[in-house]
Amino acid sequence: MTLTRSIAHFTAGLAGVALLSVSLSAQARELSVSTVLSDAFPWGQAAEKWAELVEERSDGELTLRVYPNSQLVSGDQTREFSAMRSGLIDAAVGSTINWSPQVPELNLFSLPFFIPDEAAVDAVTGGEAGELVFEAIESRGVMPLAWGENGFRQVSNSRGAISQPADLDGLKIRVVGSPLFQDTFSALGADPTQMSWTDAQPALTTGAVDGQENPLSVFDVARIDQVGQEHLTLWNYMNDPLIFAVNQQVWQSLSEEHQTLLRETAMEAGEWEIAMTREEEGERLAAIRERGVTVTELSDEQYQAFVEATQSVYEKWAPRIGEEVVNAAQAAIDAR
Ligand code: X2X
Repeated sequence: MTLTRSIAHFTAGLAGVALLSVSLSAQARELSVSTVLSDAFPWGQAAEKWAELVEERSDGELTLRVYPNSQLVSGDQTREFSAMRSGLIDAAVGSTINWSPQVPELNLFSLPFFIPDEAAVDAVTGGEAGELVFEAIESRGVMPLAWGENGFRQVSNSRGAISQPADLDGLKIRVVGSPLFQDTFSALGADPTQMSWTDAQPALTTGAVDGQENPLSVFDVARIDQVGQEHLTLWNYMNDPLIFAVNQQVWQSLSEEHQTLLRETAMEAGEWEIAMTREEEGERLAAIRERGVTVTELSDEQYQAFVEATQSVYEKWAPRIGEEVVNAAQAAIDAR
């Protein structure tokens, strides 16, 4: 072999290696998926299920790697949407509450005592209001794919049973970092304090706050009863849907086949998780009662007193959310 020929050979070999690595990276693509709660909770399980289904059906070409506990945003769950929009995070299974500072339409779900039951949730997410909400997310640089559910949020505290607004008077309540919650709990006479979930648990343990609000699954799995939260009121004041979503540039860079795969698996994982979350509520409540937590249920009249006490929140926030979305949701709820 002459020197020129062997150099040509060597160069061709290098090009081959380069080609191989390009095609390998094109074949195996990994996307990061952020969640606030881990797979000890239905929320984290929803993301893991999505990852499993993608793994099974993409022949290893696409991998979702789940990063729980808001770790990709250093614990600050209200930055998750911005991080996904900017591409710091590829995808997320996130709460409407945590994304609402960037997508005002998402406050729809946090309007107090507006979406009263599961049928109403399904009518809203599955109808025109849900489509408008998804359009709002898309217009802000993120592609929404499917719904999940963290659940109806119930209030707990360490002081006494809550069955009327006056029982919340002066109670320090940890709320999520979204301004609407500040308004709801202020309207009820409580003293709301915004903090992340990461900070909430130590604050409950030390007694820096008297109470918190979260779905039964979170109360149960995080053993909120062990940090002195002995009183739990079932008031279904809002439902906390989850949304499976992907950064827009990442989405556009995927083949049509992979887009379909991601959407279909997200929808399947979401349906699976919603059904599981709802099915488990009964057992969770029984377990919570067994641990000695006093559970308060509201009569229609007691419920109505909370609705009236928070009317101002609806009036302030409905225009910010947008009349079109609110009216579409109201129509869906009425027709359920
Ligand atoms: O912070 C919370 O309360 C949690 C875990 O439910 C959410 O992320 C909305």
